[in-house]
Parts: sequence; structure tokens; C-alpha cells
Amino acid sequence: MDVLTTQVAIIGSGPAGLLLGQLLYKAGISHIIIEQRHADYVAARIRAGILEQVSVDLLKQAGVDQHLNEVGLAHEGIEILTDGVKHRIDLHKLTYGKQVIVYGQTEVTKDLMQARQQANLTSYYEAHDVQVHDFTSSQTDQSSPYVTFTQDGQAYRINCDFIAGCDGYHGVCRASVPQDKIKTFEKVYPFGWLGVLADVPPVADELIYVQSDRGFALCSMRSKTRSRYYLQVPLTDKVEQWSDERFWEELKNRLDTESVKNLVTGPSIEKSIAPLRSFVTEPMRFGQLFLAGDAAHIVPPTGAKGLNLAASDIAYLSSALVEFYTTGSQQGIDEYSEKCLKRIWKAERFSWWMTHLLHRFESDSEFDLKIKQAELAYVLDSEAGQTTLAENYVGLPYELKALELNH
Ligand code: RFL
Ligand code: PHB
Repeated sequence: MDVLTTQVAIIGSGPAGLLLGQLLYKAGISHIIIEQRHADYVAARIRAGILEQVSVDLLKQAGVDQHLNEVGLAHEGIEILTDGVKHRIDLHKLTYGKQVIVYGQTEVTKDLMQARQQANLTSYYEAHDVQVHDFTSSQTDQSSPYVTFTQDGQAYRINCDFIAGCDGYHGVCRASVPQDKIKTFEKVYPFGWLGVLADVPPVADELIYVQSDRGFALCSMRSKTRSRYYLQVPLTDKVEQWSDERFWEELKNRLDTESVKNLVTGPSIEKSIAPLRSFVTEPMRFGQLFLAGDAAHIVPPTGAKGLNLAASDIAYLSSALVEFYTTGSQQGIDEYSEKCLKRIWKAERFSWWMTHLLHRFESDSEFDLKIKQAELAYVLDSEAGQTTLAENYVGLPYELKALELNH
């Protein structure tokens, strides 16, 4: 067995793990990333598209914002389409100058992986049978945490001070916490999102969130030449049932006349169905093990919060670890879970609310539908209602000195 030693072992090479690695590297803290998939698979995964300004600031702090600055698209508003009429939410005006940036998660991942390669940092991809051990031992104990795995038939053991569980919803870290030490909160939605990526210009300059009798739809983008569209579909649907023709036809059925006229269709380059879920783990720290990102919480994508929450966890975690290694103070570590969860629950509430407001639930009674319509009308007709949506959409502030400076 190969035995290595590092300060922080990071499980998972998604945006959370990669961003943490980069921030630790910048602070001179040693770490190793252990990922179960192939690097090419990780780099190609199509997911989120919208970054809050605070997430962009964190990428800047990590020194990986060059490509983002070149090609990221700043959006100062979104459209909400209901009853065939579009209503613009002026994010910029309602939040006193804030905006969101359209920049694909795939690009964030690639930028971080490239920076990692340039800095010659250690990652183990295609690691099998990853296990985390002894993370609840106190720092005065003889034993300390370690991670074991195999790669290409070779067994490894990594001794460390801390383990960062950045291994997503299906990861091993949360599953390794004793049942009586962890509480989870969950809501599963009775539908999914069918997503299509296509090299066609976006239907409009801004995102359009669509509430229609036929269900929710979303017109998003990755660039001025690449579009990302979503349709609410029953969970029982299979991707194979959705030819490109059927997808575009159904999207048109949910859009207004002007958008149908402007819609450019083309062959899909990716098509997948994602189930929708709300999920939170409490706490997020277990001795020397921290959970971050999707390993600790999931939101339905309606509010575009998943990747941004992963980034805010990493902001708190990296700052706590830097504080610990530079001053010896445990304060950030001790407050990690509580601080993260405060922001997470607010984002959970917002994502749940957006999902309820804009989707069709089979269980909706006629009364429910009328109430939803009235709620949406209230939000769109009132500046207070629009402001509530806007300030949550652009991202709530962090309770962290370094990131409070500009926002
Ligand atoms: P990830 O990206 O799931 O990465 C976890 C990594 O851990 C690896 N792993 C393991 N490694 C070693 N050992 C094990 N036992 C392991 N088990 C798992 C996995 O292979 C993987 O590489 O989690 P992370 O880093 O926390 O990042 C979270 C984000 O990926 C996620 O929240 C977002 O994609 C959610 N999301 C969106 N978020 C936004 O902020 N804005 C959006 O617009 C947005 N749109 C979306 C989304 C997610 C979607 N889907 C597919 C769920 C749209 C969609 C359709
Ligand atoms: C995306 O572009 O993938 C996207 C945008 C906004 C959302 C969810 C997903 O709310």
C-alpha cells in the first residue's frame, strides 16, 4: 500500500472539491483530491449555467476568472412568462446594481482543472472503493483521519488532518456518518426537467422562466450561439421518448407568440432528464469531516442556486481552514455548519417557492391553481414582490469578511 500524508483530503472533483483545492493551494495548505470518475467525464458534465456575483468573486480569489471575464455574459434581468405575457424582473435596478453571470458549470470545472494541472497539484481520478476513516477522533487522540482507495489495482492510504466531503449527493462521505449523528430533511417533486443543449442562438437576450397550463419551461443559454432549454416532464418519461422534433414542438406550445417566432431550433448536442429534489443535511461537520456542496444539500434547479451554494460552502470552509492553519483558531471550523446552514435554508426556501410558483403539480386543485396565479400576479405587479424575487435570485450576502467588501 502507498501511504501519503497531506493536510486536507478532498473527496470529489466537482466544482466544490476543485474550488476548495484551488483556494487551499493559494493559501499554501497541502491537499489531495480523490475522485471516482475519469477526468474527462468530470469535465464534460452539463449542469448549471448561472453564477451569482459572490461566486464570481470567489473564482477571482482562486485566480480562475480569466476565461469567465472574457466570455461570461452579465445579465441584469430575467423574464417571467405567464398567461402568454412576458414580465421583466429588473434584477439590476431592484437590487441596487447587482446582476448574475451566464457561464456554464462545465467551463468553471474546466478552468479549475486546468489551473490545477498548471500548478501540478495531486489528484487521483478513477479511484475505487473510496473510504473515509477515523474522522470523529478528537485532535488529542492518537488516531487521526485517513482515506483509503484503490487506483489501477494499487491500494492507497492518505493520512490527513481534515477530510472535505465534496462528493455530491450519492457520495461516500455523508453515508459514512453514523445514523444517530445526522439528520436529513427531504422533499421529492413529482416531475423532472428535460434539458436540451443546442448550438443555436438563444431565443432572447435574457432567460425566460415560463409558467403555462402545459407545465414549466425555461429558456436559458451558455453563450450567444449555444442555448439551453428545459421542459417540465413527468418522472416516468424517458429521454428516448423525446425526439428533437417533439422537444421543440412542446417548447413552442409553452411559449408566447413572439418567442415562437424568434425560436431557432436545431439538433440537440445533449439531452437528459433530471429529477427535482430539496434536501438538507444537519449538521455539516462531524469531527474532522466537513460536508460541502451537493453532498450536504440539493435544491431544485428553478432558482439556479445549486452551484452557487456549493461555492458559498467552500467560501466558509476555505476561510475556516486558512484561519486554523495560520492562527490555530478553531472558531471558523466550529461555526462552519451553522453559518452555511443559515444561508442554505434561505436558498432552499427560495428554490422551493420558485418551483411551486412556476410548475404544474398534478395534485393542484382548481383552488390551488387560482391561488398560485394570484401569488404570481402579486409578485409581478408589486415592486415589493419583484424585489423579493430579485434579491434572492442574485444571491443573498455571505457572513464572511473577505467577501463582504464589495457586496
Ligand atoms: P458534484 O458536481 O456532484 O460533484 C461531486 C463529485 O464527487 C464525485 N464522487 C466521488 N468521488 C470519490 N469517491 C466517491 N465515493 C464519490 N462519489 C461521488 C462525483 O463523481 C463528482 O465528480 O457536486 P458539487 O461539487 O457539490 O457541485 C454541485 C453542483 O454540481 C450542483 O449543485 C449544480 O449543478 C446544480 N445546478 C445548478 N446550480 C446552480 O447554481 N445554477 C444553475 O443554473 C443550476 N442548474 C443544476 C442546474 C443541476 C442540474 N442537474 C443535472 C441536477 C441544472 C441541472 C439540470
Ligand atoms: C441553466 O442554464 O442550466 C439554468 C439556468 C437557470 C436555472 C436553471 C438552470 O434556474
